[in-house]
Amino acid sequence: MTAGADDPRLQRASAYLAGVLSRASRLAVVTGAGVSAASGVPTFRGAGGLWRTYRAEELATPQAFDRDPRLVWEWYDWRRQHLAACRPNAAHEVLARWQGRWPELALVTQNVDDLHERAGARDVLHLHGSIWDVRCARGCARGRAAVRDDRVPMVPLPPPCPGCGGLLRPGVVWFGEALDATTIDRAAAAVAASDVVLVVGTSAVVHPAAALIPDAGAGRQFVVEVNPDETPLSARVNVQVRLPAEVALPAIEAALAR
Ligand code: BJW
Ligand code: ZN
Repeated sequence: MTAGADDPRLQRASAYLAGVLSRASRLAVVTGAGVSAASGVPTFRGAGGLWRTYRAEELATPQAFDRDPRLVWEWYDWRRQHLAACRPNAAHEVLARWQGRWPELALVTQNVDDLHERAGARDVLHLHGSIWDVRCARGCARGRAAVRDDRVPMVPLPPPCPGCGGLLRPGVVWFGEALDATTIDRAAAAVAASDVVLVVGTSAVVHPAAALIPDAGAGRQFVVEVNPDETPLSARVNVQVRLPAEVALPAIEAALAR
């Protein structure tokens, strides 16, 4: 479906999807940077994306941190400061309310922001960690106990580890690093147990997150993609909703109420 927000086709598609959702007992939602775009958080790829301005390998790899921890920390601290001023948008709010309607709704996100939580969502599975957590770069136990630190800006940069005197690093997953095994297992189990998988605002190119999303027809899940642009996933879903999340999700919620 490709439609403007006021397009009657949106009304019809929303009514159709509301029917699909209302028959579902378990929902799994997988979100990416696009769900936070309307909150002013830059995405990674595409127009205005972070990787258009910054080179991923210079900032989001363990090698980059080893080479220049201060540069990497400055970039994350800049993003933390920006994020502190952002607010959840209508898409985050709808998903948080849907956890009330479907208590077992699993919310799996690749995002390191906390906008799902700030909209009221709970038990969010953060596949790529959190920008608000820090851990010891050497992996020592005291540093590893995730320190949620929302002081912005952080002082000093790079911050020292209280355990070993080495450096703390952002509690996010960089390229080449393993995702937390428990988190990915819980996400995979939630997807496997769901009737409907809603994929919202991701380019679906980063693994293993992208591999969590089942192909339409391969399992019992009905797969819906909400994204204004086509992605490698688009050909493999049951329904494409080619609209911004902050438009599509409220429209579907309104149709559910009718
Ligand atoms: C809207 C919208 C609106 C706009 N509404 N939508 C298989 C093949 C090839 C490579 C690999 C492979 N398996 C693994 C790899 C390597 C690599 C990888 O996947 N590379 C690919 C890029 C090719 N993966 C890894 O390295 C992962 N680790 C790993 O595999 O470890 C193996 C290992 C095992 C054991 C020991 C050791 C290692 C780790 C990946 C970590 C990704 N990290 C980042 C940075 C996090 C920290 C930070 O934020 O700084 O995560 S990269 C970045 O991409 C970030 C995101 O979470 C992730 C996904 O991006 P996302 O969310 O999809 O954003 P965009 O920008 O790409 O897309 C936004 C979408 O929104 C677009 O489609 C828009 O159209 C849409 N949109 N406005 C709805 N209003
Ligand atoms: Zn340490």
